[in-house]
Amino acid sequence: MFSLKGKIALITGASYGIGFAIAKAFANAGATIVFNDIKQELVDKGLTAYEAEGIKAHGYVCDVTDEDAVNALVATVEKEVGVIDILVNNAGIIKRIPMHEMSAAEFRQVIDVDLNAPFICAKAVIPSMMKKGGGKIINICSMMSELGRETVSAYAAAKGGLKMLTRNIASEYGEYNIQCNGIGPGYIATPQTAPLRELQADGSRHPFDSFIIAKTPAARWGNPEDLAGPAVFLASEASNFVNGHILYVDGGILAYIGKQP
Ligand code: NAP
Ligand code: GCO
Repeated sequence: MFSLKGKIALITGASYGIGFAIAKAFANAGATIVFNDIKQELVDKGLTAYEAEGIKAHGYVCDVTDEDAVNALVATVEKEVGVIDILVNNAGIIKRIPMHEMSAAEFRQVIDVDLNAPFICAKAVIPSMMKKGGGKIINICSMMSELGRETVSAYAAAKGGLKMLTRNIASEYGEYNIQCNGIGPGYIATPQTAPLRELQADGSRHPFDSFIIAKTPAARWGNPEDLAGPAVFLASEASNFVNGHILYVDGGILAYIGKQP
């Protein structure tokens, strides 16, 4: 039920971090892995990392915000590997800038990568999924699909929008046996969140690090591997009647009021 044998999965921005961990889990479940990143050096680094895990991945250079480049990538993958059965919209960026200091260009850049790109990538794979008789699209959402916080207005707007794009893809293509769901990771230790975990000059924890531990019933940051099982579930037949759902993998953050004084 959880097997991905014979399936081809494209995971965007997956040379490291959450995307890499999801791809690794997909490969262990039997899928063929395709990933992209913006620069050749990152693709090469990713290929080496997959090889070290015994995974023969296919890596391509592609900026997910560039519609022509994404269409060309999907055409190349179809020719060289096969029709994409599973798409994970993982590539993402964040800019932590107080909103009143953020330029419109900076805001647009975040929306472009975190919301427009998932639209572009989903649009590119859906026609072949419809022809093939089904497919799985997983959008990597966030705590910020539900919650706000200081400095992340663009990211929250994009990830909130991605939640609704997820529901709309499910609504529009469910009848073609396409399931589109989201994963909303909690606070996960990756390069994206490294600045929030940096040790202070005196060796103590970053205040944001302590804040997250106190906000999380599991009392720890997540690891990229914590997302592996939920991703395999949403990519496999086990979730064939799950559509338009956001699965929060957050150690309980959204259920919790915070540590009592
Ligand atoms: P990460 O460590 O920063 O990795 C993101 C990857 O996306 C990088 O390989 C990055 O490449 C790539 N990327 C960025 N812009 C791209 C573009 N235009 N085209 C192609 N690739 C691009 O991030 P992560 O923490 O693994 O996060 C992965 C996803 O999970 C993101 O959507 C993020 O918002 C989401 N998320 C993360 C957390 C967390 O706590 N870490 C929590 C919730 C959701 P470069 O290195 O070249 O930029
Ligand atoms: C931040 C964080 C987050 C997380 C994640 C939470 O600055 O608050 O980077 O937004 O990365 O998306 O789910």
